[in-house]
Amino acid sequence: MPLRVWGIRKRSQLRSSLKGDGDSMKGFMAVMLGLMLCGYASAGIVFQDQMGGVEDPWSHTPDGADPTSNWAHPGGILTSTSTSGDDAREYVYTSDLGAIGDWSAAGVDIRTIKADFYADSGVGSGAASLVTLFFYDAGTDQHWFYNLTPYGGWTHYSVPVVYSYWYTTDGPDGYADWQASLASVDQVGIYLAYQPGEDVQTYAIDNFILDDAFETPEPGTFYFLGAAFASMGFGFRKRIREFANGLLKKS
Ligand SMILES: [Ca+2]
Ligand SMILES: [Ca+2]
Repeated sequence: MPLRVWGIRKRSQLRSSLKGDGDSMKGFMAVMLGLMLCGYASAGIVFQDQMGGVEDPWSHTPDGADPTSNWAHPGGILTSTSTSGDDAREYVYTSDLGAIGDWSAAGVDIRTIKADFYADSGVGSGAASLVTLFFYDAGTDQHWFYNLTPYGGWTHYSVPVVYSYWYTTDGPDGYADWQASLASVDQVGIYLAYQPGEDVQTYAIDNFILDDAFETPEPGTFYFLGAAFASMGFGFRKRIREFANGLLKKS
């Protein structure tokens, strides 16, 4: 299985009203000092579904044309071979009680979503037309998406749950809106757009994980950055992001 770890990426639209100030730097240093005094919080997997059996509570809902998919669990992998028409798209998700709820820092504090995804679309390399991670809050009625780069075959994805890198298309996308959705997650999964004009397409999901730690080359550093993201305003978040991008380029 090819291993591809996705780090922090820029959104297509950077926010325009970003600026830092001395107070935010002081606040950041206070957070750093506080964390060093308090020690590291324990971190690890909050939810994991290895698709071990038919009892796994995954659902799918078409969006656009129905791909007439038949998701099931042969061999411990959630798999569908679908008969798809043009513009076939669907949400494939879990509402398992272990996976949903309050993802904010005040709750279980989800920071990374990981999954293995398989695609055999019958077109080119076999990649899907579009693959995103998504989570959904029924209260605000908003889906939040993170675009994954589609590949054929198995790919491992690891995605930071950081506001700057996610977008929504069905409601306001401010930080307060993100926080409101994050505090009451009802579904999490993969949004999939099938290749047009290809009748039989196979996709699969395995090892779906919600983690309360950043998965990065330098976990200690990024633990601090995560705390800073949680407590700082927009201005400082931009500078943290630039710093984080610099670290990732070096790794
Ligand atoms: Ca499995
Ligand atoms: Ca909710």
